[in-house]
Amino acid sequence: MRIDILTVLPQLLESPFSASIMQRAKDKGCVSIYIHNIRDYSTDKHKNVDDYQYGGGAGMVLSIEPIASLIGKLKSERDYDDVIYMTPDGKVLDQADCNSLSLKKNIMILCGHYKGVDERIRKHFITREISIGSYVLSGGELAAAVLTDALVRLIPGVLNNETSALTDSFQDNLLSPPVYTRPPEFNGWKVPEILLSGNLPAIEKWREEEALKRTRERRPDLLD
Ligand code: 6GU
Repeated sequence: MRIDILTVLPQLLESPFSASIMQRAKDKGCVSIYIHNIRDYSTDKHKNVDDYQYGGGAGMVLSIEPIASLIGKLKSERDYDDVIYMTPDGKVLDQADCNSLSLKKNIMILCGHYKGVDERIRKHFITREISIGSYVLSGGELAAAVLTDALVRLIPGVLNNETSALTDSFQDNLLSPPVYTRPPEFNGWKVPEILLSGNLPAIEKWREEEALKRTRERRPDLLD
C-alpha cells in the first residue's frame, strides 16, 4: 500500500511513522508513506498557502491552487483508490472503515487547517471525508496519523500471529478482555485463578464473558 499525505505542517508527521509496528511495516515493504509539503507547490512569491475567506469572517482558508497542483502531479503518476480529506465534519472513523481502506493500493490523505480548505477542492478532488471523533483538533495531521496507524496494522503481513489484529477490540464489535502478566500476585492483588489453570477451553470462555461484560458496561452501543 502507498499512502501520500498532503500537509502544511510536515514536521507534525515525522515521528509517528518511525517506530514500532509502523517502522516494521515500512521495513517489510508492506507500506510506503510519503509526506508532501503543500507549501512547496505555492507559486506565490511569499509561498502563501492560505487566504482570507470570501464574504468576510475570521480565519484563513487553504487555497485551491497549490493543493490542486500537488494532487494533479500525484494523480499523473499513479491511480488513487481514494482521496481522503481529514475534517471534523467527515464520517466518524470506525473499524469497518479501517478494514476496507487497508485493502486499497494507493490512497491520498489531505490534512485540513485553519477554517478549512476551499470548498472546490472538496467538491472536485475529494472522494471521502473522515473525522476521528466529535471534538476539534487544530489541524488534520494528528487525525491523518491516527488513520494511517489504524490502516497500516491491518495490511496483510504487517502483524504476526502474536499481535494478530483479529483479536483487537472492535474487530468483532466487542471490547477486549482484561490481560495480565507476571507476577501472579503483587501487593496482594491476584491474577484471576482461571488464567493460571491451564484449562484452555475454560480460559477462552472466561475471556468471552469478560469481553461481553466490558462491552455491556462501557460501550453498550456496540451490542445494538
Ligand atoms: Cl479529521 N480534523 C480536525 N481538525 N479535527 C478533528 C478531526 C479532523 N476529527 C476530529 N476532530
